Amino acid sequence: MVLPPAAALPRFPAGFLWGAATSAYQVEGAAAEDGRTASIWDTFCRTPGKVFQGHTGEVAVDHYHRFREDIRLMVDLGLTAYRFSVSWPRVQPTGHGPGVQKGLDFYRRLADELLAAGITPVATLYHWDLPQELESAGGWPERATAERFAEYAALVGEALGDRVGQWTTLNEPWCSAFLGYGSGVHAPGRTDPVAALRAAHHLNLGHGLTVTALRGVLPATARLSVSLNLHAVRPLTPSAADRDAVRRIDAVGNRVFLGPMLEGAYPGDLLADTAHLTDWSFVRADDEKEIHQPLDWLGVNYYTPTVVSATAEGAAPAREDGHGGGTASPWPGADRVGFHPAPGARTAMDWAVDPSGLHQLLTGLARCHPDLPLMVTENGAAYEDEPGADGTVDDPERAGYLHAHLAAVHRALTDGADVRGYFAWSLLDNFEWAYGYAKRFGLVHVDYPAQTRTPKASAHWYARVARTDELHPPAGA
Ligand code: IFM
Repeated sequence: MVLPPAAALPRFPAGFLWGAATSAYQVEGAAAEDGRTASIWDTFCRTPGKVFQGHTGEVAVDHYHRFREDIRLMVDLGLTAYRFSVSWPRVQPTGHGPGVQKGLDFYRRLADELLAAGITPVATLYHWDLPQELESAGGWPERATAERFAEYAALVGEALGDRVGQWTTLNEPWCSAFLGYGSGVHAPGRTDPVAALRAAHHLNLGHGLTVTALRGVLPATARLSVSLNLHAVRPLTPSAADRDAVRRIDAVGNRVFLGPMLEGAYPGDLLADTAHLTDWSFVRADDEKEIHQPLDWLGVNYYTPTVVSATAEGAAPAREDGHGGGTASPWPGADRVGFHPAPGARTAMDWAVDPSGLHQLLTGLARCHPDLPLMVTENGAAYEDEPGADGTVDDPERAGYLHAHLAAVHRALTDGADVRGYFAWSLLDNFEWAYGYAKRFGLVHVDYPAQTRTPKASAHWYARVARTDELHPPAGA
C-alpha cells in the first residue's frame, strides 16, 4: 500500500529565536539580599487584601540562587533565547546614584552562563518593580521618574553591554500605568485616572530617554526594543457605537504607546476622549520627538482578545477586564465601554483562547510598520497543573494553546509579518502578581515548598519544536 505523503509541517525560518520569559520580581526571590531594597511590589504585597492570601515575591522560585539549574532546564528545552528582567531595586536600590556591584554581578553571571550555554540573553529593563523610594517621591506620574529610569538604564547598559545584545526598555507599560495608577489592582495601587495618563506619558518618555541613553553606552550592534501588551480589540456587534468603543479602547490601550513611540505623536482622538480629565500639559514641547526613537524590533505580548460594546449613559463605567477585580477603571476616557467575555475555551485566568488575535496584531503591525521586525515576547496560559502519581505533569491544554498560537505566528509570517522570535510565558511557574502563586503559567512546574522543578509535557513538546523549527502537533492533538 502506498501511503499519501505526510503533509509538511509548518516550518519557521532558520535563526528564529525560541525562547521563554520571566521577570525579576516573579522569579528571583532574595528580596533582601546583597543590598536590594523594596520595590513598589514589595510594599503592595505587604498591604493587606492586595495580593491573594498575602503571597509575596520574597522567595518566589529562588532563581537568584538557582539560575544555573534553571539554565540547564533551558538547555534541555532547546531554548535559543531567554528573556529576563533586571530588578531596578537590586542594582540601584534608591533609584539614584551609582549601581550596586553585587546586584550587577548577578546579571553578569546570568548572562555569562546563558552565553556559555548558547542561549541569547534578552534583557528587559523595567518589568514593574519601581524602587519604592521613587514611588514615595511621586512615581511614574512624575517626570523625574522617567529621567531616573534613563540613568538606571545607562548604568545597566554599561555593566552588561559587552554580554547582552538584545534589550527591551519597558514591559507592558499599559499595566504599569493603568493597572498601577488607574484601577489600582497592581502596585502601587493608586486609583486616579489623571495619574494613570501622566504615568503613561512618563513611561513613554522614560522609554525614549532610555533608548537614547543606551545608544550612547552600548555597542552599535545592540538591538533595542520595547514590549507592549497590545489589545486585539473587537466590537460585540458591527454597530457604529460598538466600533467607536473599539476605537476608544484601541486609543487608550494601544495607540497611547504606539503613537508617540512609532509615529512621534499622541493620537488626536485619545486627547479628545480624555479632555474632560486633563489638558495633557504635562507633555512638554519636545517630548514626543524624544519618545520617537528608532527601534530595532518591537515586542508583542498577547494572551487573549478584548471584546467591547458601547454602554448606555448612566451604566456602570468601564472596569478592568481580566486582571483580577478592582472597583476603579483602568480605561480613562472610556467610561461608556462595556467588556464582554470573548468566545472560546478558557484558561485558569478565565481568559478566552483565541489565537486569531495574535495574527491580527502581528499582521496589523506589519502593515503599518513594514520595516520594523517583530518578536512575540510573551504568550502563554495558566492551567491548574499538578503532578500525577508518577510525578509527571501532563498539561495538554497548555501544549494546545501554544501550538495554536505558534500556528498563528506562522500564518502571520506567511502573510508577510517579519516575526523574528517567540517567547513562551513563562519558563517556570511563578508569582502571578495579584493572584500570587495561585496561577501557574510555567512550562516547568515548581513545587514551591521544595523548590523542585519538573518540566511539564508541554515543555517536552516545545523542546521538539525549538530543536526542529517545525510545528509538530502536540500529543493527542
Ligand atoms: O505574568 C504576567 C507577566 O508579568 C506580564 N504579562 C502577562 C503575564 C501573565 O499575566
